[in-house]
Amino acid sequence: VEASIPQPLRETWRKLAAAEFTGKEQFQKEVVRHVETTLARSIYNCDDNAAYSGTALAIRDNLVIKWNKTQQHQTLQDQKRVYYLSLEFLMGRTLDNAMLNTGLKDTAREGVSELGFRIEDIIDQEHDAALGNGGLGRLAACFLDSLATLNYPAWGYGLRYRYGIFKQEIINGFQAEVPDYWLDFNPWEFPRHDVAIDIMFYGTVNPGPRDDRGNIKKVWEGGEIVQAIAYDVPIPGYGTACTNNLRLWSSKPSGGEFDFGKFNSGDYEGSIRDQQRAETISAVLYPNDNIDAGKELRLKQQYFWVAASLHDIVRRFKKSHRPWKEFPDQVAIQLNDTHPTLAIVELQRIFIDIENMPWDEAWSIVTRTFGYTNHTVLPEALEKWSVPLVQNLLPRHLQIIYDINLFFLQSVERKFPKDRDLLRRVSVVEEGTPQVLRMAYLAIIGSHKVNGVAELHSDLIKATIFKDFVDIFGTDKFTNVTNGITPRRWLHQANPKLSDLIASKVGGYDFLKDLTKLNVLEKFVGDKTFKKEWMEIKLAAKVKLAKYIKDTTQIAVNPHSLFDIQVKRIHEYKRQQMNIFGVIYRYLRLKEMTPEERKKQVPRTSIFGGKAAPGYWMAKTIIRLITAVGEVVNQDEEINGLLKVIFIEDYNVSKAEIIVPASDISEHISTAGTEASGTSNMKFVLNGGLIIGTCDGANIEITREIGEENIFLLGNLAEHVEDLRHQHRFGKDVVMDPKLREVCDAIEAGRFGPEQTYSGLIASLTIGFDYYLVSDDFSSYVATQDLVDEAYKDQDGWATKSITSVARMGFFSADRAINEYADEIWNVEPTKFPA
Ligand code: RUG
Repeated sequence: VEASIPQPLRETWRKLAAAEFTGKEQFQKEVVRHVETTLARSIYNCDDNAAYSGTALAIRDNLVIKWNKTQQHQTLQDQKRVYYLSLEFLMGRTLDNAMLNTGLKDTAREGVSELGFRIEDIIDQEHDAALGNGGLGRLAACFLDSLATLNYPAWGYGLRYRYGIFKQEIINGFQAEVPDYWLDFNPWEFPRHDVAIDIMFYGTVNPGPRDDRGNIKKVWEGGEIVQAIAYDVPIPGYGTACTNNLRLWSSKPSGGEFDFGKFNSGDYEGSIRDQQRAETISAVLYPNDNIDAGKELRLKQQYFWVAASLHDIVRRFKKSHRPWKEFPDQVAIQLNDTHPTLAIVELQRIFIDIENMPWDEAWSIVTRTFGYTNHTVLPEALEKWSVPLVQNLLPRHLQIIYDINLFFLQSVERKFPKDRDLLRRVSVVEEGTPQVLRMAYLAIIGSHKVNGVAELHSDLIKATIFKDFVDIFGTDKFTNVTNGITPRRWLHQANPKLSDLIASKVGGYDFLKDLTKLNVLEKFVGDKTFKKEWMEIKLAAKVKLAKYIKDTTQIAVNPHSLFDIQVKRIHEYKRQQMNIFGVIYRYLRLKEMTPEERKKQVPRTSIFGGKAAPGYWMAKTIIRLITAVGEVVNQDEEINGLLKVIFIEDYNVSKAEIIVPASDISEHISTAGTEASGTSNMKFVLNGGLIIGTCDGANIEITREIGEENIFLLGNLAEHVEDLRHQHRFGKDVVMDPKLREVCDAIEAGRFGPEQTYSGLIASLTIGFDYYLVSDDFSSYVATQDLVDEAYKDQDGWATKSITSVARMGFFSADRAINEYADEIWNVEPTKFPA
């Protein structure tokens, strides 16, 4: 029975409906009311944290009213919706973003100030929602912001991890991991205990009754049941009423909290064991970025989440009483990487096993519904699940996967008769002990579009890992949607002064909704006053970061030095090792110089940040080298501040908001062909920082947009990588680049602590055949860094580059990316809201 208010009473209800507050006084009233009633605090014990809670709850009230209206409106319009399935949503903090998007920040600033608080201190109380590892999760968060801003009817679906990405502590120079419990007080989520879905694992598949067509049905039964509970998070668009929904699932034991039988018989531990087992599913985010760990719990998470989400989507569709064939006209599901690939299998299962649809009809609906985004070509990141594992956990799904694969291989055989090797290459099942399922292949077969995330990357997947599939399906199935970032968070929120200055030149804040409007800035490149203001804002951002560094590390850095920043997950392919080797090389040169020569040098602060996966030993070694170099260099009086090396602990979204505006140069120096896109490159340039980078990922398109004269490119091209690797492995007399040799010698001489600490890292360059080609790019890297120094000496020229680059960054808005998805992949239209 639908729990809705009877028709005749609705008018009464509507008259009483909650209304948004307007103006400062009403806002203040709401804050005080929440502090006093919701929190049961008073003027005698209202600290920053209580003020944060009161403010968040007041803002939330307005948000919720918009959110309810949006959902009702979208339901009435009965439009096609987008469902974005992502195991990660790296949202960061919400309050500031919610205030800015709903236009309430100024009201709130004044309001809380009159109540005795600073809005910045209040904002700072919030715990980051860190339900992601890095770029992939943050992309999902940017996309939600754009979907709402552009009024697309869209829902995100993810997991409500009790522990997000771990908190990183640096202890004696090494990374240690501490759990991140973030749910103490989270005003942004709404538990929906009425949306509870039973999800089954394990069990067996048995023959059942015959269906209408006389076939014996397969019945999956007898498994363990876990309940999925929905938690909803409102996602406000910028400057629009549209407030979308992010639904996160939390796991709970089905049928009661614990086993009373066991409890009563004195088996207290046993009584809660099942509860714990169920809750474990959504307990913790796997802390790997670009690495596939293949653990059973991860597979459980994946199925739990996609099964709950699909149940929800199908239920919503059924309410419309449309025929099944219209499902793809109402529903577009985007798979963020292969993590949700089981959704394809689950939807096919729902159709054939539960809705009794014939296979072909079901499969045609399924493939028209899904789109798949690939985010990597790295072999270690491509998901594969062991067949015995899937057989045990999801026996019915394995049968369906086998059938999908069989019909697919039959179609390949018809198109390319007798090419047995092709069948082996494209089979979802990879032979071996054990056999494994190649999830990317399943995702391709079950989707109507496959996209990469930057031009080079999309070309590479077509030419390498998915080449056979291009031959089979044709090239139209494969497309590119270059990533983007939301300018609301990454400019307006993180760098309000720059946003204000830009607005004063380009005719207001409309550029935040149409980033191409930035191009008006080019007119002002010659304007001295404007340039001065521009550079003052950059300096202020550097001063702010310097203060943060001082407060957290006790190390003083000179805000007038060149800030060189590399913040991202620590990974060999991202080559933080090349950066720190470059720092060591610089240090060795400085040591050799006379005091006169030193005076001519540009002082530099090298800033690093990023987490290493807990089991990724080489990445942890790289962190140790960075901190060790810092310990030596920062205390070296002879160097006298010409070089400082900082490692910022626990890099996350809210820290990025301080760091990104403060760069002079940032580093995006992955081995060509390995970084699918990168998105922090876009954030830094949008904030007036220049970049040093390889011809990789989105760096290439950034170069095309902003011009080669505004970026420092280095290193080998993707097309040469294979030959270079071959050379390392099989070439005779491979000698290391002499500059790099010098650096290695210094490390091996123990100048940065015991040489054994780094022996693995050094060995990766020699006996490891230097897979990431550090030695091939090192001298180009060092030479390019010299060009950076030279360019920085000309501050006016630097400002020109900075302004010109920002003016040309319009393309990299996530709004552009979302519009491309909507047109090319989803076929959805924005909702029209009443004015
Ligand atoms: O490594 C990629 C980044 O290059 C990219 O910008 C980001 C968003 O598309 O996704 C990252 N990524 C790829 N994270 N995980 C994977 C593979 O699972």
